[in-house]
Amino acid sequence: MHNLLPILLGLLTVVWGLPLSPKSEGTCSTRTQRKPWQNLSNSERRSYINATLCLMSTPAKHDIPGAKTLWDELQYIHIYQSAYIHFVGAFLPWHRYYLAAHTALLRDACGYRGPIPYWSEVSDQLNLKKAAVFGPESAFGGDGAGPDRCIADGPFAATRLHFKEDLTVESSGYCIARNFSECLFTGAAQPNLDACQAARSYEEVRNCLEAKPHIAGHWGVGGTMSNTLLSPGDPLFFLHHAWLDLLWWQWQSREPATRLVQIAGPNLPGAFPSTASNGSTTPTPGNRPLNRGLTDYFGDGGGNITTLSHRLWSAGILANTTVGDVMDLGGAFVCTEYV
Ligand SMILES: [Cu+2]
Repeated sequence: MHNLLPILLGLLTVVWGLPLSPKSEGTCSTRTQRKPWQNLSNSERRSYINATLCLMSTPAKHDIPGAKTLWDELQYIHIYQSAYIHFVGAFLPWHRYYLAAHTALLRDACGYRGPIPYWSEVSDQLNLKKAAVFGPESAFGGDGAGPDRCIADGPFAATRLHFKEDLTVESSGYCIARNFSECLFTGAAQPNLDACQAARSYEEVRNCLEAKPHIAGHWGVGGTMSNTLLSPGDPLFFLHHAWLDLLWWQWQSREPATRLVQIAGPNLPGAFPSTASNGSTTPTPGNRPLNRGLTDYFGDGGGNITTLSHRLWSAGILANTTVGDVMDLGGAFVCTEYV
């Protein structure tokens, strides 16, 4: 990682310098539809799974060092920026932007035009193992098994991921792991969601959503999903975050006049959790060097407060944009709706 860092920083400087997408100034005509996985027909489920397998088998094409597939590239941008996108003001907008990048890749690289599914985790409380997202047929496979907790069945049992936490590449790859915990999953229960919706400020709702339903989905599924850096390697990540994005959107929609422009919080996080409450330890983004060149580039005027001008970056998978451009789901950049 230390050898790679100067190269990666150089790459970032180049890519962050690109102009913003013209989409940010355009209009949103046809909104992508996001639907609960439970409501998708069998053939819709199959085509989404096939499109995901397509991302996992299509060669990388964004000049990301070490990436073999588009899936690796998606995971890379999350690993790379982990310290700047969690426990910070940009947590919710960056992950909304990341969902847009994922949707664009599904469409442009794999021709997928169906609904974008989300996992309504509140509906599966105390029913984790039997949730519709799990299962070997037209779903995401089930729990992990064996010493490495590799997914034992379903379409992703043979998937190999390549990037490690320090962005070195494991060329033979490693499996997607899961380790279900019904107990940790209860953070997504209705009373917690109600508490988040009652928040009076962006910082309050961001803290609440990140700490409760967000953590619940990651730790409830466990394995790869419980790794702060590597979690997008499990395709369930995108269904989990599309649900979390809905929760933020519901909060925004209660008072759109103020909440569609309300952002706050630090650009750099305070303390990071280093040990999950189930005892699994993951390398913390906080251990990675924070580079002043990057934080200056956020465009918030050099301070540590996240603003609507804060830049969002995805290594060229999607054009750079700003927090302001993703605040509205119906804006030109995101252009999506929950149905
Ligand atoms: Cu994340």
